[in-house]
Amino acid sequence: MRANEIPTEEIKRDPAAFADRVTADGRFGRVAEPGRYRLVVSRACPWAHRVVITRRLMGLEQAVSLAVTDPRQEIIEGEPHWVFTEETGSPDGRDPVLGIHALREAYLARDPGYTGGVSVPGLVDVDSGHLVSNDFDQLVRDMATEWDGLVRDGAPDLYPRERREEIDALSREIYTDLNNGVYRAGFAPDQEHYDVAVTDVFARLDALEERLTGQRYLVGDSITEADVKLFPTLVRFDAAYHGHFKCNIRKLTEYPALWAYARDLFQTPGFGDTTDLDHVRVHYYWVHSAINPTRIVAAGPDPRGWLTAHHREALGGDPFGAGTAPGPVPEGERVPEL
Ligand SMILES: N[C@@H](CCC(=O)N[C@@H](CS)C(=O)NCC(=O)O)C(=O)O
Repeated sequence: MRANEIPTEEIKRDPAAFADRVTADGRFGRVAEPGRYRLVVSRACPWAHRVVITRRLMGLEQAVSLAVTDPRQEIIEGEPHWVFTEETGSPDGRDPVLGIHALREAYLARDPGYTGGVSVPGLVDVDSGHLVSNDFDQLVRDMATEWDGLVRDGAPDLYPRERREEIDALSREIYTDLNNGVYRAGFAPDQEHYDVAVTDVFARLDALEERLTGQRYLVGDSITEADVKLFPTLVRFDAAYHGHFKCNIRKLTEYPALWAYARDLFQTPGFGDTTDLDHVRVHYYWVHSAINPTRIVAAGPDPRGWLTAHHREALGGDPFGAGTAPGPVPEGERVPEL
């Protein structure tokens, strides 16, 4: 389904078109080398946001550079495409490193006959200009566990061995009901599909509210991949999903524990400092013209609540476990302050 088309069936996610794995030991053929890869993202996209957070928590900003697209996709040959524009710092409409205007050029460089969808995040090989992977889950996992030697000193363990089953099980539920559930609701083709999806969304939020009432993070005493996967959906919830996707039984701010949990993460380096709520609102309301034909971008909600005290320290735990917080956001990657 294209983002600007009226849905006729439940949203289906395509399997990643390209999923080369990049690791420190190169055992899948590609070696994690500093400067070799560029990560193309939209700040609006929750799937891309997970990789951006992981990259920053692991201190991979120097190793993998970041290219941010315009939140408004451009229609090229009838389909919306992620492009570089003046608005996102490319005065000539091209990414300064890759020299491309649209991310699709990296897909076509990889496979000139490619006719499938083009999505962010995309990891691109700087030398060849080829798309390497658009598999957001694998990119998160590999940056968290496979880039030894390139990650910063003090990088946290986001996927601790003894917790992997629990993290995977929880992430699956969160993906189905919530991360993708909001999309199933927003792009539901009819009332029945919407009813099912919105019920799943709020059942999962209710369960998470209970879980997070007594513990600071989803699994164990520090941030794991599970938190990295949940946060991008929560931070977009009231700004996009509540209104635009009709997930409006409750607001995030009406869940005491979840809202405090989300604020706690927002105020932790790596989370709020990679969030651009303007890009989120503009992208969702403007691009999905089939469900918002006037393309009017909603003004609210007032984002300053994200900076209020959360008091979650009282639950114990330590965000980075045995590790430390990442340093300042690199020059050129800062998001606007709230
Ligand atoms: N590639 C994955 C997830 C990434 C994804 O859906 N990204 C969205 C933005 S949030 C995208 O780029 N969609 C293509 C489009 O909007 O045309 C999938 O298709 O399931």
